[in-house]
Amino acid sequence: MNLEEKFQSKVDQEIKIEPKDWMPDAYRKTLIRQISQHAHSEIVGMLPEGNWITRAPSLRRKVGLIAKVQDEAGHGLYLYAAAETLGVERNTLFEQLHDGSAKYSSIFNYPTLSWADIGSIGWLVDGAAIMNQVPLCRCSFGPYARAMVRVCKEESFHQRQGFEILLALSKGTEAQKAMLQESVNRWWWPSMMMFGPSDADSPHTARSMKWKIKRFTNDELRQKFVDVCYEQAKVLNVTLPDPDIKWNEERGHFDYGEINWDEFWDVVKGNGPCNKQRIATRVKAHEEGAWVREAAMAYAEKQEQRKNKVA
Ligand code: FAQ
Repeated sequence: MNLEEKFQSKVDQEIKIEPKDWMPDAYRKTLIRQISQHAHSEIVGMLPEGNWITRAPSLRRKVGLIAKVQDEAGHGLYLYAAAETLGVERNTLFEQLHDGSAKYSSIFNYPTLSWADIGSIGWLVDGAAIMNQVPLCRCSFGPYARAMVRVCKEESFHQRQGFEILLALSKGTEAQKAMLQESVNRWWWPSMMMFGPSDADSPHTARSMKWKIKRFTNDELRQKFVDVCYEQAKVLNVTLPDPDIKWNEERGHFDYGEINWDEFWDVVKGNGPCNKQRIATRVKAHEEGAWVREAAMAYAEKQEQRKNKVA
């Protein structure tokens, strides 16, 4: 067996690939691409919700939202650390995010216009994230799989806090119910797009499935999401903005309408409603945080010198 065959046989036997193990270059590249895009999504994903921390309607809601946004920062950091085990520098990844050459999830380029959007992000965006990420806990690459276990536990709290916000609105005044429906109308389709292009147009899926990085295709996960959300929407007393959703007895799944792929690719290419604003905010935060990084490095250096003196 050559190196590549040995590698595939380990993957097939569900033996985790660890950073120092031999791996094909393309496997390493695919993981750096996916994990770094994922890390960037967590970091940029803090911005739409962070926007509402000062406007949360009660102390309880504010505490929940702060905790959630802080969790996303933590997820970003685990994921950058997982990417680093593959030999890429964190600064290189930051540069790619800041110069606009790195991708991050399309969903975070949409604005948060009402308080209900914070609920919709929890319900739909974290709901989609969980659907996609639970299988990643079984990813063939050890550091990514292990990071995802904790991420998924936290995402499930996020999904519940979002659903609870919406449930409260669904039992509120007519104005609150209208805010809820309007928000779901705006977030439904972008959430469906989070799963990526349909299988026929997804260049990476087949190889990532063979390598057990991905366990399900984009369309399989999207279908699971529709099936789950249909029932949850009934509890919230909202309509999903897709007239084509209907139960298909033969398939045992809900059929759904055509996704606007032109909109998806437009957002991915940088032309969504908030792409420019998101990157500008990230760059500003990075620049304004330079002194913290410098202070931390100086402190670490001092500690190191002290240790050497004692030795
Ligand atoms: N947006 O061949 P595929 C979160 C790109 S959840 C932008 O299907 P792949 C939690 C794709 O990168 C969100 N670009 O690719 C949270 C590729 O481009 P490339 C993040 C997209 O990798 C919640 C090209 O299209 N979750 O952050 C999107 O096999 C609330 C072809 O696509 C993850 O990243 C998109 N939606 O499958 C935080 C999960 N979809 O690289 C805050 C891990 C596709 O060739 C608040 N990632 N593209 O230039 C994955 O599971 C996969 O990477 C997919 C894409 C499924 C996203």
